[in-house]
Amino acid sequence: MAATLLGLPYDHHSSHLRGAAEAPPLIRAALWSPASNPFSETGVDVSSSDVMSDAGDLDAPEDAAHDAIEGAVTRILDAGSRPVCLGGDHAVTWPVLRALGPRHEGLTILHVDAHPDLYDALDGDPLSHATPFARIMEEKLATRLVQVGIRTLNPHQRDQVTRFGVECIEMRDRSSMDALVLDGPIYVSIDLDGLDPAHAPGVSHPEPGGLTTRDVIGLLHGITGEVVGADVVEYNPRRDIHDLTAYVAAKLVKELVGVMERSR
Ligand SMILES: [Mn+2]
Repeated sequence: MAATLLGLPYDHHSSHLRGAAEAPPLIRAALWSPASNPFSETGVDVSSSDVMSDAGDLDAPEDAAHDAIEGAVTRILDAGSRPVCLGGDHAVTWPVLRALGPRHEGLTILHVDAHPDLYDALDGDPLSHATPFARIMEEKLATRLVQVGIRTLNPHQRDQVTRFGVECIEMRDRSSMDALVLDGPIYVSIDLDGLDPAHAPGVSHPEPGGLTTRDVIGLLHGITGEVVGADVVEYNPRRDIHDLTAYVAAKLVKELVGVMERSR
């Protein structure tokens, strides 16, 4: 069961800046750039057609994006593959999980982010990129939601963490990341703003005090369960410096696919 890249070029539910919709081709360009080679650190060649294929970018109008995302991920799963979605903003994760969640009993989501994205609604939008994990938990599309990198909790979002039983590891408590056990089926959702802006400047909501690139790679390598799908979202090329964040996104794709291969 190989991995399949799927570009989700949508940012119409972003609350602050547009630009994330332009990310997928730039992440691909970094992934295949001769600046690096196609091997993960765990020794997997992601350029092998045995390992990863590419379904291209979804081409549906914004007002049909939600259903189109769910349909495209369903087709990847029906083909026996595992989706690796390139955002787009974080609003794409709810429809991805609508397709994937019901297929995996006891699914754990590992969610890397500066923000918990648990708002009931933001600016009146229940589909905002700040809300997907509220929708996912309401619909019980995962059993366990583990958040790391969080450093923006407000009272409403603290209430939502309690309401949904989220395992929210704030940056100020980052040492407890070391004890994390991630087994069973795992979906990994990486918002690049979970990393410190020094590591990933090309994001719409830079929040200082975050994870290093190595912290995130270490988390991925430490997963003992089966990674059944993933997304890398919120890369905003309009805010990037020398494509640095595109290279971080591409690196994380390689390591995600490398970890997927372990359980294939
Ligand atoms: Mn975020």
